[in-house]
Amino acid sequence: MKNDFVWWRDGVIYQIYPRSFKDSTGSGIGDLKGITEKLDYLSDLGIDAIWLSPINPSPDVDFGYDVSDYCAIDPKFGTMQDFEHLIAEADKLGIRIVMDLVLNHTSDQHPWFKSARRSRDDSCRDWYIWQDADPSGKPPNNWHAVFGGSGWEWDSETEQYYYHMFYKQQPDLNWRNPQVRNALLEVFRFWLDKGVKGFRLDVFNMYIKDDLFRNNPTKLIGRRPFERQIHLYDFDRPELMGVLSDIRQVVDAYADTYVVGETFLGTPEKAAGYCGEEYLHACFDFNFLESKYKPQPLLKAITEWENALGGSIWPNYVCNNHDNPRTATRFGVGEDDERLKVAAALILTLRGTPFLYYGEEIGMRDIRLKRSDILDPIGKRYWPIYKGRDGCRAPMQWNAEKNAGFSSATPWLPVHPDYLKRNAENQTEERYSLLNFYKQLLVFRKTHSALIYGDFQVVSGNSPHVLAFKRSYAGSTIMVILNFSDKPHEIILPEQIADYSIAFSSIERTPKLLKENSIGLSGSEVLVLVKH
Ligand code: TEU
Repeated sequence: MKNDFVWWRDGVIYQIYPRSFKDSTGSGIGDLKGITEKLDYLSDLGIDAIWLSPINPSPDVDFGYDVSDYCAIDPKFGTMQDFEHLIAEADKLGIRIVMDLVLNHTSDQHPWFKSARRSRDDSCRDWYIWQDADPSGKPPNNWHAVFGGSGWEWDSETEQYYYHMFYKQQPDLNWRNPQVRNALLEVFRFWLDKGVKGFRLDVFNMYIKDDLFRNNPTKLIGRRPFERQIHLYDFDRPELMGVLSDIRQVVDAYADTYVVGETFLGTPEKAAGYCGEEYLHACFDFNFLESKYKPQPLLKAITEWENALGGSIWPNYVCNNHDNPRTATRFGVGEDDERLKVAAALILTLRGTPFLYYGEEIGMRDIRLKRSDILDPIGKRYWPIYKGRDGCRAPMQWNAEKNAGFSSATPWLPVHPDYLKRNAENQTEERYSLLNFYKQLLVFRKTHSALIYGDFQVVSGNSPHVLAFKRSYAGSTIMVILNFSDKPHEIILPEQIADYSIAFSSIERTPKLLKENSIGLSGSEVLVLVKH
């Protein structure tokens, strides 16, 4: 390992959805003390940072993504002291804290918005986006909300529309107003002063909208009106770059800090364009979240991402988050985890920061809910076409005890019924569990610099089921071979593999030496070779 370890570049970031990780109070909702209790588990797993989904006070219309106070902790998660304690305890284990900042919009219960809607002359009025109705009383333009319907909500008291990209309880802030910008930059400083090392910026590319409020052009293809628009004017406006550079300056005043942006409707090129020394350190590329379990589309996503970033911007990879079905549900077959080992090996051996999502390491499956039990408002609205995001937000499965050891009370979302067998405690004991696979591979990654710093070269094998690539750094080379098929495959590699030996495999392999350039792979095998 180089001695200039940069945690966000060389390490692994683990996302926690705090409501669902560990409840220490018996409320049915996870909390900060619960996370602190589980730091040893996270340290054993081998992660370097925790990204916490929002922990600010929130009326929970969008479960934390509607914030009513940026500089406080929601009492359901604990106190500011609990948060400071979490930072201090995590720091002892070399784990940094990344906060999720939701700065495109506030909750409609935020004092700024409550004030703004009082009158057109209110000092906070211009902190949000208000427009008169068009002459027929309709919204001022055709912009749609991501979560359905017009993006404009009529305020009958003050007789103007306000704009909301998401739910109507999430009014968008006016980042063009310098007072707003300063207030939001102060939010960064507030958390940096507490020892927070990184930020994940929710839908940052929506901060600035067209100043002339022009209509988006429309197209014929798309399921919903939102998707039948070409979003020229409601986000990705050029003035955003100035905001990003302001943010970067604030964050750069503190050592070892990091900002990763969630690019809404991002392409690799778009995401790359928002990164750089003056802008964000990184942005997400979500192609893996949408990809099929097949080498070709995954390789296409990797190549596009690498090309767009052009060598100077550091990639990252994410297979799971709180908005999408889990890989275990998308890729897994029944309760079998072998394919998940292949997916884990991919994300942990590519060139780029791996982002893991709580429960991914034990292969948690999405829960299924009856319509009447759905909590996510977009799930209620679009059922049965779209069932919302509750499925991937179920309580962490710690053990086989009541409520999977998550809480002594009824959890806010049901625990997946497979918890009696599938839980962290069992998987710690089982030698070949998914959890132990993640742990071993994370140790291997930490002790093999080529997997972190090495370049990325595809190795063309002769099987469409196998993805093979090499990572080389400072004279050492590692070859990763992933069999995406559940069946055995013999592959012929285009170079002499006699120079390599087996360093890591998902199955027992003897002897450890390879002959010539052909390898017989078991179904779903992960094979990592080191060149001697
Ligand atoms: O997500 C933005 C976003 O792209 C999602 O809303 C996506 O369209 C949706 O989940 C459908 O799959 C961020 C947060 O990650 C999400 O949880 C919030 O609801 C949203 O912003 C609003 O803050």
